Order: sequence, then C-alpha cells, then structure tokens
Amino acid sequence: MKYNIDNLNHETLLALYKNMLKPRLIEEKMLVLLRQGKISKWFSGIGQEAISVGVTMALNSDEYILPMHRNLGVFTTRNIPLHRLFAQWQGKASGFTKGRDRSFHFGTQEYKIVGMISHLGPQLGVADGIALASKLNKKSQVTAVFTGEGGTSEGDFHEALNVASVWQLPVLFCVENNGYGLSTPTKEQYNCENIADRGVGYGMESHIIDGNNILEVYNKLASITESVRKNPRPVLIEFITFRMRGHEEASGTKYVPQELMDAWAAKDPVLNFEAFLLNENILNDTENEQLKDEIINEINEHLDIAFNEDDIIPSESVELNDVYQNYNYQEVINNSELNEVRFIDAISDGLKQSMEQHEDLVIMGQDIAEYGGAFKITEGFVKQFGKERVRNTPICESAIVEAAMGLSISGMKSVVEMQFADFVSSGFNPVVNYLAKSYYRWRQNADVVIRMPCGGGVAAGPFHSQTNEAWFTKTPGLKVAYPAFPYDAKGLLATAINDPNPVLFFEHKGLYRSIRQDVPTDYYTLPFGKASLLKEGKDVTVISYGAAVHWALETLANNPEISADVLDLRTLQPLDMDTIYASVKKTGKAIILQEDSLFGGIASDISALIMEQCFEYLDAPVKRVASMETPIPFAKQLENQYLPKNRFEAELKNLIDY
Ligand SMILES: Cc1ncc(C[n+]2csc(CCOP(=O)(O)OP(=O)(O)O)c2C)c(N)n1
Repeated sequence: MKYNIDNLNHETLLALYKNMLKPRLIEEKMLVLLRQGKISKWFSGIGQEAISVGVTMALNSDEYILPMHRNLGVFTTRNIPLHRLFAQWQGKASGFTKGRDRSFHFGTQEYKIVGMISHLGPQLGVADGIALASKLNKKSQVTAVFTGEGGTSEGDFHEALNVASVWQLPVLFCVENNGYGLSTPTKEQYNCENIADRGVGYGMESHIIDGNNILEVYNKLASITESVRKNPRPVLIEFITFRMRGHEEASGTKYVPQELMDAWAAKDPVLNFEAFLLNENILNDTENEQLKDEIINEINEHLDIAFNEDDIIPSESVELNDVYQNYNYQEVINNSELNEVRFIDAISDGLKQSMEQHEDLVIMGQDIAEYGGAFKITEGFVKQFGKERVRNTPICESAIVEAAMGLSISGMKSVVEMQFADFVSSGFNPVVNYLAKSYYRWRQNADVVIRMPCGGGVAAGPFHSQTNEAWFTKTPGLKVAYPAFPYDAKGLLATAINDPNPVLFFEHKGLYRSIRQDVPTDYYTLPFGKASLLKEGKDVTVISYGAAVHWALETLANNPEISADVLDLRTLQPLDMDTIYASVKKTGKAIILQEDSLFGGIASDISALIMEQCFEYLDAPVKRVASMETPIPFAKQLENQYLPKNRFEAELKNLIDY
C-alpha cells in the first residue's frame, strides 16, 4: 500500500495508528468473548477501521458524526470511556440507553455522536437536519453521516442527498462500499459503476477514496472538511473497502469467494500502516508492543467494570416515565379582543404567533413558502419570517421528518406540514421509529410538530381524505392532538409547538372553512389531555373528536329530547379518560363517534377502558359508531355511506332505548 505522508507530523501519524489499533484490539477481544458466550451478537468492522478513524480525526470534536454498526472507530476516536461502551453492549445502566437498545443504536450529545436506528437509511436525513441547523446558525461546521452500500438502495438515501443538494447543506455522505450487504454482493445491489457517480445526478461533488489507506482517508477528508466549512455544500464520498467477517458473527462468510478474502486481507488497514510506521522508523517494536499492552490493559480493566456492574432491575414506572420528555405546561391566558375567525385562520394565526414566540422555529413543507401551502395556511409567512425559516421542500416526506429530527438534535424546533395527512405514509418510518423512540432510547427529544390536514366529507377519494390518527395513537412516544374548534386549534397548536415531544397535529380539512368561532387575537395556550364538555345532559355520554364532534352536535340539535353529555376529546394522546369516566358514571351510557373506520381505532380502546373501569355503572354496552371497513371512496353518495354521520342518529336512539 502506498502511503503519502504529505505534511503530517509523527504525532498525527501515531495518533492515526493508535486510533485504528484500539477498535481492532477491542474487536479481537469481543470475538473471544463471543466464543465464550459472554456477549450475544457482534457486527464486525475489522478491515474498515481506517474509514471511521480517518473521518473522525478530520472532524472537530464539536461536529456531529452519525455512524453505523461497523464504525466502532468513531466511538473510540471520540474517546468514549470503554466501560460505557461495554456497558451499552451488555444492556447495563451505565451504557447510553439504560438497557433499552442494543449495540451501536444510541447517541450521545456529550460526544456529538448520533447512532443509527436499525432501518439504516433514516440517519442520512437526520444529518441533513443537523447540517441545516449549523448552516442557519452560521456555525461553519460539517456533519458526517455513514451508510453501507446496501443502505444506498433505500429511498432515504436518495431523499437525503437530494435535499442536501437543493439546500446546499454541509453534509459528508460517507458510503462504505464493503462488497456485501448481508449476503448480497454489490452487483445485486446497484447497477451503476460507482456509487460516487450518483453525485452527478444530485448536482453534488463526489469522491472515491481507498478506504483501507488511512492516510488517503485522512488527508482527503481533512481537505474536504476544511473546504466544506468555508463553502457549505454536501459531498458524496465512496470509500472502497471490504467486509472481512460475516454480516454479524453468527452468519459467517461462506458466500464470499476465498480469493476476495485473500486479496483484501493483504490490504488490511491496520497491519499495513503498522508495517509502514515500523519501516519508516516512526515507531519501533518496543513502543509498538507497549502501545498494544496499554490498550489491552485498558480493555480488560474496562470490561471488568462493565461486567461487574449489576444488571438493571426493571421498574415499570421508570420505563413509563421515560417515554416522553417531561414538559411543564405553561399556561398563557389571553384576554385580548375576540375576533370571529374560521378554523383555518385560527391555525394560521396560531402558527404565525408561535413563529414570533420562538426565533428558532423552522417550518418545512411542500409549497408552503411563496405559494402559502395547499390550504394557504402559511400565506404571507415568507414575507414576515424569510425563506430560511419558511422552507419549501422537495417531495420527500421521509427526509423532511428526518431533517426535523436533526434540527431537534441541534436544539431547534420545527413544524412539518404534510400537504395532506395521507402522505405521512411516505414518511411513516421516521415518525414511528425515529421521532417516537428517541427519547426513550437515549433521552434525545424530537421537538417536532407534524401538521396533518386530514379527513373526509370533501369528495377527495382514498388518498386525500383519510383520518389516520390511529396509526400514531398506538405508538408510544408520540402525542396526538385533534381539535374540533378554532379556539382549541389555536391554543393547542401553540402548546404542541412548546412541548418538546413529537406531536401529530390533526386538522380536519372539512372544518377549515366551515367552522367559525370567537378567538382571542393574541397568543395563548391550551393544555393537552383535557377533554371539553360541550353540552351537559343525563341520559348518555357522547364522546368524539374532530369533525365528528360537529356531526354529534348536529344530531343532538335535531333531537332535543335526548339529554347528553358531549365530550370533545381535543387530544387523543394524552387522552382524558378521567373526564370520560366521570361522565359515564353519571349517565350510565356511552357512545363513541369516530370518523375513522372502526377496527383498531381509538374508539375501541376508549370502549374497552370504559368497560374495565365503569362496568358497574353501565346500563348498556358501550357503543362505537365509525366508518365502514373500506378505504374512503370518492363519489359523494359512496362517501356519505362510508362515513358514520348518517348512522349516528339511529345508533344513539338505539342506545337510549336499550
Ligand atoms: C430497512 C431495513 N431493511 C433490512 C435490514 C436488515 N439489514 C441490516 S444490515 C443489512 C445489510 C446492510 O448492508 P450495507 O448497508 O452494505 O452495510 P454493511 O452491513 O455491509 O456494513 C440488512 C439487509 C434493516 N436493518 N433495515
């Protein structure tokens, strides 16, 4: 292997060597422990150390790195105490996830490392968000994110590179092309000559680097990072390397031809560099042995610490308390003048006032800038807040949700507008796996609100009419708001934005221009988890949310003889069961009206909870009324049949007569 020292001093050369040696020696120890049954699983980065180490050493310690499962060298080069890494792998409390996630699936703000989630691709978009924050805050920093060549086949890769290029974000996309993705060879993974060639398609500079040559990696990365700090832009870097062991240890390497193994063994990054340093008298045998002994002693000492740490004693309350970041709701009451506004105006005003409250709040969505968004909620925002904070996005829901996560990692707030709630399915993975689980996994909150224009009754067919709150109410870690009135919409949106947890904010499109109410003109907040009692009665409790609240009120207005408590839930997570129980205990009957199709919707859980908690008070089975078990159809007559609005009256009367 040819090494070009360039103008590196001996200290740097030795540091590069030491930093490669450490993960290698840790791994050798792990393989022994694995054979002894002392650890359960191991993803090896043997043979790929030069990439982790070269990239990490080219970055400053305050610049974020988002590594993968073979990047132990990133963690060790950032000098994480080894016992904490070992404790993490052993599921011990002094690791980084309190035993909640395994191996390299963790992040640490202390070391500016954001670990992967299993799905591989999402962190590419998260890197975009971190880089966006550094660009907006004029920090002259780069963010480095890793992926294998297998991960480049995921949509997240395409979306993240495209967004980074369109927004000229200072991200280094580091692809480790190591020949195989599990058992899949590169020729079955992609059909272009080099992954770096794709840079052209994204309008992005790209490089191919020998990933086994530590000096090539370090020197090139040092010059790229310096240039990107001065002139922010994304760069695609393909590192050519090889995976010398199985995908994980148990899966072996039978499918890899021996010639390939032999050829790449000769290019071992650690052994070659060691030989070079010895040959050039930069290192002598004694120093080398001493160095190895020191590292091995460190490993053994720290393993002792981790192995001797007590196992975690499970506690339900500890687990439950860590799903959401604690948020002390700040009530802002407003006695300013009232103005009669439509639902849509209340949301627009609320959003605008939150932009004024939080200087670090960025909003992102398709066509939201000059065009003002599909529903015109952000009309005029660009003029007031500028294009940096009101960001048009390409059509890439995943990358934008991921970028929002990245902004949160950098301490910024964001609101993402889904053009229609239906399209959140294209960004589903980062919502339910990244945003929802980060706080529980490693105490990193996702300070993100996703606005969801939703709902039927607008003759828009199966892909512009869904009310898909149930996809999210069943995912721990997410909060879900679903207001029915302008006053609630404005106050709850302000709270959603103040709350550091991820919030799905449902806005029924059918209400946008049909419902009006007197609303304070200035900023105010409303608490989550408090249902509102819209009407008081004695015979039955009607429970609903969103547009269906209005259907229930209309039905009751047409049947004045029915005396009902009407509860508008306002938020579904948290859910105000106390108010529901109190009402049901008074009336003895409950009916839940839900716009979504019945099975698996929140009405089912509310019903089950009432049965469990109020059984002795019930005079009839709890009734759920919801849409039909079909997709929502387009033609008006079909849609009317699908929605529960017209069935509600009969079901309510049946329940009253029970
Ligand atoms: C979305 C998703 N699909 C499949 C997997 C299973 N899986 C985990 S790693 C992996 C191979 C990844 O290959 P590559 O990106 O080249 O990285 P390498 O393991 O070679 O370093 C696969 C298929 C996964 N974790 N996530």
